[in-house]
Amino acid sequence: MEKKEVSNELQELLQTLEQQTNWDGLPLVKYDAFWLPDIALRPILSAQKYFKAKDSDIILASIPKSGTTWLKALVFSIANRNVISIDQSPLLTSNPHTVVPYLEFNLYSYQENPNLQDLPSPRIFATHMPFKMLPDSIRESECKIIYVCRNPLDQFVSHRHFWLENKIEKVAVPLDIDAAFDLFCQGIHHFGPLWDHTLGYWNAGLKNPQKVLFLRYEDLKEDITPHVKKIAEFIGSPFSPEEEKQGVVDQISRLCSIENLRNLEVNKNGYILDVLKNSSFFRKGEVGDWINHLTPAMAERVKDLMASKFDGSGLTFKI
Ligand code: PAP
Repeated sequence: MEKKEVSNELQELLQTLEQQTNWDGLPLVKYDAFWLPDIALRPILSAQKYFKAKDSDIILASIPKSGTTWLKALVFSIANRNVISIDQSPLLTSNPHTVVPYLEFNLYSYQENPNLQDLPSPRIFATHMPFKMLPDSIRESECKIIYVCRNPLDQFVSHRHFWLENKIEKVAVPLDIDAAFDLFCQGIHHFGPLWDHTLGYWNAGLKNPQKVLFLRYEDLKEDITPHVKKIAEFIGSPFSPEEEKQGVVDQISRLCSIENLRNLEVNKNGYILDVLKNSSFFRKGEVGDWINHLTPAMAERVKDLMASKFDGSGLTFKI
């Protein structure tokens, strides 16, 4: 990976920003009221400056560990179903994160201003950026945004397992679960506070439902079929009656299921970005795993936080 020199401008900005160490030992910076992994700041500023959205683009947004991998696989398969047959899908030989890149961890991390103009339409990009941090052209163009969120307790547990499994900051001794949870409740974690991240997209979806599709991991788990159809309609490519008769919706759902993806050779081995195990993106994929790791008191604390943060917004999570 090409490591960009940190510009003087960025150095100066960094000096004005609050900094923290996440429980996993990774540095965080507070930018525009969100805690970002420090390595994401420069690429986010570059994307804000240079990224030009096209009306045909599809942007997949999430806070980490909310169902991004699943959403990438689903949207790629739905959007490209007339170009690539399911038995030839690149998802059979590449991790979904290789197939759909992140703006901040891949494209604008490798280069300050990558040439993305000639990528085939629809271009599909992912991001963990909060809504208000998105490059202006994403909000101002006709491009589509699909956001997936997950109940905070499962998100926290999933995130913790992911970083312990990958142990990015090799020398760091991660904080214990109580201390890590305390930071989480203060909103100090990758792209946190989770409440504000989720509310940003929730409100944007309420304001313009043609622009932002708001999905919950728990709903996808409950029944994937209507969601595959909903995504297809939302991106302007609904399934035809013939496709439905041929079982294309089920084929895509099966291809993208955790059971299928985790058993593919590519996802059993290898790494993303040289450090993240492909297998670590497919742990349990269950709703309610928090109960095996968190106490009832922790759950109450999050329920109280949600009640106050989401008060009047109409946003709820199933816990
Ligand atoms: P990311 O933000 O690093 O991309 P993300 O994909 O959002 O991670 O979240 C990973 C979670 O989604 C994992 O949850 P768990 O730790 O509770 O198990 C992972 O298992 C789950 N996941 C990944 N792929 C799928 C899938 N195809 N279907 C359902 N869940 C999935």
